[in-house]
Parts: sequence; C-alpha cells; structure tokens
Amino acid sequence: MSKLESAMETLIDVFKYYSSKEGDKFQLNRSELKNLLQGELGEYLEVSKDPALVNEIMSELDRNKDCAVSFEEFLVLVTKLTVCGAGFFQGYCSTVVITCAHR
Ligand SMILES: [Ca+2]
Repeated sequence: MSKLESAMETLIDVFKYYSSKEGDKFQLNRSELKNLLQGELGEYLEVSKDPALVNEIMSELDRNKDCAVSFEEFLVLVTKLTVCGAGFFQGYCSTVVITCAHR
C-alpha cells in the first residue's frame, strides 16, 4: 500500500472509531465529534479549554445542517488543519478559515 493509500485508510479508521460509538455509525454527532477532537487533534485544537469551540466547529462542518458530521464534512476539517499545520503551506494559510485561529 502506498503512503497516500495508507493515510486514506487511517482517516477512515479514525472516523469510524468515533462515529460507531452512538447512533448512526456513518455520522459523528456532537459528542462523538468532541471526543474525536479531544482524542486526535489535541495539538491543534484546545477543545477542552474552550467548550464553545466544539459548537463552532460543528456548525462550520455541518454543511447540510442535519446536526451530524459525515465523513465528507469531516474531511474539510482535516484538509484545513493539514494545510494550516504543514510548514510547506506557510503564507497560504491566511486563506483558510476560523479553525486555524484557535491553534
Ligand atoms: Ca451533516
């Protein structure tokens, strides 16, 4: 498996781990999203220190307003944080939205 293929598989595994906990296993509800952010993105987002941040991220990601975050919606967050977090994209990051401001 190539590096990119294994990165894609990891993204699916991480999403599935949290989305399977409650209700619809293909969607993250608010508490599953919170657990994922705390468990997997603690270096990027200080969710435990800022409870409002979960709501902010939830409403930004939930494009179809069904109060759940699908895998496609979740990938938007991964994309933004990857672009922000990678030194390669320094200077490009200013075009990326709110989630970066909390780093
Ligand atoms: Ca949604």
